[in-house]
Amino acid sequence: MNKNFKRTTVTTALPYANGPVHIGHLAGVYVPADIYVRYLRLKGQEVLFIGGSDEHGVPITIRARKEGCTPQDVVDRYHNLIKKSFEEFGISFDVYSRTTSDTHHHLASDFFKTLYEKGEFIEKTSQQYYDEEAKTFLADRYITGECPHCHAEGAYGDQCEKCGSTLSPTDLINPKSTISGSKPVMKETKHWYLPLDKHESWLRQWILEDHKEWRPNVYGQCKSWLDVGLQPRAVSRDLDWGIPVPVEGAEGKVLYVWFDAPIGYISNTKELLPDSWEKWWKDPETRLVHFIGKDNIVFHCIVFPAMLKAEGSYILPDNVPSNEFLNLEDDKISTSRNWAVWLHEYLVDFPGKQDVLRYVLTANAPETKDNNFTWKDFQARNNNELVAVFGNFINRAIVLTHKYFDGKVPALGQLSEYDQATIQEFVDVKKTLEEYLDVFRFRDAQKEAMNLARIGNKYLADTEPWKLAKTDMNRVATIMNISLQIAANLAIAFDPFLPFSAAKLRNMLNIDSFTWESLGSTDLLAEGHALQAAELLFEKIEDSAIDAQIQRLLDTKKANEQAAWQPQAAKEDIQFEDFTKLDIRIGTILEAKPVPKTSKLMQLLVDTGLDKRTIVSGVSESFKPEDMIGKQVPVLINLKPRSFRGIESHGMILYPSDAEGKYLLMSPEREVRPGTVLA
Ligand code: B3M
Ligand code: ZN
Repeated sequence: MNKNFKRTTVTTALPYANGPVHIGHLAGVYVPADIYVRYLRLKGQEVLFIGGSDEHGVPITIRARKEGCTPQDVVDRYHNLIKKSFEEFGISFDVYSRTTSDTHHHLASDFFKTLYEKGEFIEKTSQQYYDEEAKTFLADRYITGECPHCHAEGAYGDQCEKCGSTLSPTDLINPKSTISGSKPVMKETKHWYLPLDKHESWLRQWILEDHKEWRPNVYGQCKSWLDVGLQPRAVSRDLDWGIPVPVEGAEGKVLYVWFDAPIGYISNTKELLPDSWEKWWKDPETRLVHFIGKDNIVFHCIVFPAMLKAEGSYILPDNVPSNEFLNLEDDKISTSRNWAVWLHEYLVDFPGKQDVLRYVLTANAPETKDNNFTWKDFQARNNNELVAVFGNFINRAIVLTHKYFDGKVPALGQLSEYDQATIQEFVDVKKTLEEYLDVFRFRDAQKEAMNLARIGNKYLADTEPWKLAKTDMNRVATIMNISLQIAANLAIAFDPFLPFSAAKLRNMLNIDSFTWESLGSTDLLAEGHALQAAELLFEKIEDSAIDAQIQRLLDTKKANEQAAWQPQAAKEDIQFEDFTKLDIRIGTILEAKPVPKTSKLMQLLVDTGLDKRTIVSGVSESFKPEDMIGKQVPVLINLKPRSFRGIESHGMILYPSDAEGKYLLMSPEREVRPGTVLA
């Protein structure tokens, strides 16, 4: 922070209300933002935490069309589900509203009008696909056709999902409207554009020179955009879902979702604070911070600042801490492939374990590179860190105090050298945590908090007060006092990260609240202060619970593979004479054995009726030898001999395979003579 700010406005990307939220959302945006906000609040700073749902845009209309309901139905359903998930995970928004609110419609509309009246837009007409039957212009996603690159059918106007290439609708071969099925025609349409090129020079200065402290991933992405050169961007669309363009002659046009969504941050503030919202957005002493995922960088660092600057009365973001992506079990999280851990489902399987997920997601936060979530790691971090270190230490400290001192904080006596060394180890925790938290390094910060628990755990293990209880109660009193002070420090240090567990711990310590300022001190709990009973902070997660989650993902994978299966393309027609060249007969498998040192090859002895011959098939992963012996199968017997690993194979057995590529045996309905010709 190079300036002295009075207050901080923290925003989090508004998730699209067309599906539930998953661990990727939580890890990338909401947990880090929540840690940061809780930290600032604990420090007594003025901070406002803004969230909300993004309820416009084409994907929502597509979903509604598919489900036969209205876009409003879709966003109502998911807005409520998402809002509830965030509440359940302790994401402590001051407001969580939505872009379909009246406040937002007015504010976004006025924002556009201001820019329009100031002459900040350019108007351009262009040719776009139009569906004459449905009488509507077609968003890119509403047009499908053959991909010009891989020739797959069903490629979208913006992308081919088969080969991954980015397309524009005019690239498609035989384009088709997904609304009416008809062939779209080109029609002229007018739109408003924000001329980003005109903003380029101040953006260059503001980002590349004045904000070198931004994370390298954010800075780097901005730099490459700026180096390529900015182009005007359309801020309106032909669509019937969204905020109407407030200009005469703009019927049937709405604000582009990426124009209205970031204004949603401001609208939601206004909805919460109708009389004082402006100080959070217009006072130069307010610091604005956007938490987002990496796919939103250009909108928050270039487009939205250009909009704010063009409007003229708003502050610009001071930082945009953006995370990379979180993968799940080494695979990209995907809503359409259902490859995700959905927050509402997690809580069904792990009720009350919000903090465990928060902990694991922060420990693996994709702060500098994409990272991976695995269930095994989740279990290990819970069992080996939360339970074995943090929970175990707290439990021993509280239980022993009840046992030896009737649940009251005992007096601190003479400090040994070891006591002093231990205290020395944690007095600096506040400084260290702040150094990390101030620059959004939440992973390192949480590691530091856990380190404090390790110090406590080691202290109890080394001093063994349970052994001294028979001989030296004064010493035990000192050890327990120090341990309880460490426990109280943990309640502060973990408060931003694990709010539920920190509250539970404060409850055990019988303290309503701590201040951040007191972190690191050794007199947080006064002598004689009475504790509450011990409760378990964390509990072990068994293998069976983890295996069930892994099995669920395996099932998803299988279902996806099956859904993705397509018949092979038909081959060219051949002449009957070509067919007659193939000598296909029924043979009986007499012997079968895997070829040593190969994983796939099976050596078979086959009775073809003409001879008994060796054939090698690549089927070891599908059958055991005993499954094959005695079976009758079709054999192409006049295939020229080929050698596999030095074994001469004469002919080829024909097998069908299932969706996962596993081979099956195909036999005649009843036994026939070996050598019978297939015709
Ligand atoms: N809804 C995209 C997303 O969820 C978009 C963010 C809007 S932030 C103003 O990734
Ligand atoms: Zn393609």
